[in-house]
Amino acid sequence: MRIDILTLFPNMFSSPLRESILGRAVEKGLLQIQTINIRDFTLDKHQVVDDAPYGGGQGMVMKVEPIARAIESVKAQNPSARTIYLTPQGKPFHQDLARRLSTQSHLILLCGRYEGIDERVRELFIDEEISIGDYVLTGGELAAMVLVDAVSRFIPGVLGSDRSAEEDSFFNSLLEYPQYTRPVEFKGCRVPEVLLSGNHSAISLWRRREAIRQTSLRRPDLLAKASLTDEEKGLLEEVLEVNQPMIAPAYRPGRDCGMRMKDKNEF
Ligand code: 4HQ
Repeated sequence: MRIDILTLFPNMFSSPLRESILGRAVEKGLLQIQTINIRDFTLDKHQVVDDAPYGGGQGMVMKVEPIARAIESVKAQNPSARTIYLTPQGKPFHQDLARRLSTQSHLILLCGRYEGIDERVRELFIDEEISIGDYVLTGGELAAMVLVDAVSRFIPGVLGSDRSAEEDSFFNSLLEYPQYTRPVEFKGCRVPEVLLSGNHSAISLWRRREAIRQTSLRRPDLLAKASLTDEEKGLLEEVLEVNQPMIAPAYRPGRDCGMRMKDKNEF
């Protein structure tokens, strides 16, 4: 997959795209990511990319011409590239949307700064608008990085041969079960006995139950949307007898883990 990122701050992308899993995906050629500085597409001496809004008001608006030329330069190489603008006005980003975008061969991501872009950029060039959440960033760059990261995980080979994004718990609309590694006891908090038992079917059952418990406690909205199997419905009933879902779950790792362990080990 090829991704062209149009931005005024290309340096922001250097380390996130070079480190770890994304870095390896780029090295392997699974991902081809290019940053393009919109300022390089100005024609005036001072390389102006923004101007005051017509009608007045505070802040500046990104000018249409440099963005138009930048997008056209990419489209000249591949007219079928899909152009996405990151904005709080866009459709909410979601795992399903990440999966769909991962099937595209070429994305153009436009990162806005200031008060945003001239509306005519939208009308003429933007295929899709996406928001990564209901909060205001200083620019679209971090949003673009979030999108690149989540989309890349769906590209075959990016996560390594034996792991697929489809296996993640979120794929089944559930939160992940709790994970533990050594030591077996820390500050009086022990790893649940079942995980030390070597009983693989018991471990699998525990994990499915804990995934349902965590989802029920923290994200009942996800559980409402999930299509549970009969077994999962049974696990939910068991869990609800012990834990009543809270409106705002307080997550305090460690502090009262003795109490929590007792609950968890009750089955
Ligand atoms: N911005 N999801 C304003 C965002 C944002 C978001 C990007 C800030 C666009 C002009 N982008 N600029 N939330 O807050 O995607």
